[in-house]
Amino acid sequence: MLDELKVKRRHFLVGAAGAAGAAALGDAGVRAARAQEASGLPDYVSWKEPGAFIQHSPQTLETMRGEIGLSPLTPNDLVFVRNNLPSLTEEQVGDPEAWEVNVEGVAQPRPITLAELRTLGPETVACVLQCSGNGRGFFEHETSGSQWLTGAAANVSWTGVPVRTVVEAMGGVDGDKSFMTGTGGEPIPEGLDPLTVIVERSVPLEAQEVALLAWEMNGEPIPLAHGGPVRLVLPGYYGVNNVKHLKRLSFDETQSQADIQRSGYRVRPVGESGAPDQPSMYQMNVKSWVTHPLREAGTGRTQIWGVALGGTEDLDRVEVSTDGGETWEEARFVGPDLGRFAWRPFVLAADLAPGTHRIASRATTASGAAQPRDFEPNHRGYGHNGWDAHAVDVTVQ
Ligand SMILES: Nc1nc2c(c(=O)[nH]1)N[C@H]1C(S)=C(S)[C@@H](COP(=O)(O)O)O[C@H]1N2
Ligand SMILES: [Mo]
Repeated sequence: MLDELKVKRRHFLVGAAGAAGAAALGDAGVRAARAQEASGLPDYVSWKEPGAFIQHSPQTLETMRGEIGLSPLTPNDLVFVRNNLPSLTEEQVGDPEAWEVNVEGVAQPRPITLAELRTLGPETVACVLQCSGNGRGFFEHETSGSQWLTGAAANVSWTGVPVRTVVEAMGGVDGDKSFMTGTGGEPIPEGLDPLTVIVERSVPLEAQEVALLAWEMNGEPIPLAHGGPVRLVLPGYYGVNNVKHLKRLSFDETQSQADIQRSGYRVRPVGESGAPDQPSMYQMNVKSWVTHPLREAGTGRTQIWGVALGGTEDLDRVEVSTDGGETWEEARFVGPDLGRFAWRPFVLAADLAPGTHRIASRATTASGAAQPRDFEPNHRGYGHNGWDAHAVDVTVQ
């Protein structure tokens, strides 16, 4: 599908609709991209659905837009993958029950094993896991990083123990602390300065109110590709803050000095370098996108589907336009409401006449935050929620 190819819209002629863009790409280009999509997945994710992903790199797999259906949770074999460092292997992990998280910055700091975490009161939360760069491919400016379209996002049910419970068991946070820091357990490749590669993220202390130390993902032990045996889950926060293979959880006065915190994931104008005084990619914004139909539809009645998320807030509504945003109609949410951190599938029935229709969706939260038509560019292409760029051109014969 055109919108699933790594093609920036600016490569199309001004005013060209998606179908014209596909023609410009040529059948050979479309076939080559499909062949890549259908090719085998790397070993560590060979259990995933073949053909459901766009492989940006062996460590970067995007779920194809049309693979997201009306089921409220995304099955594990369809969840996108993003690893800055190679995922841990079973040999590296050893006995998962003996996996230790070092908890620091509390009154009684100590390592705690997965086996012991299981003895503390468990909780389950459904939340959107979304890379900060999801939608990067829709920016008009040149951006470094994976050219994600819509598929660096999933809706997942996590089970684990609330961070608050762990902290209470260790006598509470020790003194005045402003940040909670999670450190990933991947070994640092030799010869590299750890600060340049380590996955270590600090979030404001208040994040501990919603955070979980999770060991289960959609009812299964968290697969290593997704950060088992223990992952820090931060509902409402962008993917990078959800540290996989968590080996250290620390309460600190200052933020991590790792590059991924200091200069990475900082929102700044195009052309500027990242620095600690710029906003960090923490809480997610309101967003939605259509997942069906994407390119063609029959005449007569069509069910238009998509997903909508409020970031950290409940959704009030999602509207759908079939005329590029001139008129909007409220869609219906489908299935159970899994809470403010989860996404909700939506559906709208439409009678589409022959021709090309530009289908867009626009979500609004309970407090009135709505997706903008256009999203202001930022250097690294983070946080795109503009409804126009996420629209699809659907042709009815
Ligand atoms: N330890 C560790 N945690 C990590 C990463 C990583 O490379 N190592 N990548 C982060 C990024 S950028 C994202 S978007 C999410 C991706 O989670 P997933 O691969 O389970 O979809 O994990 C985050 N947590
Ligand atoms: Mo990410």
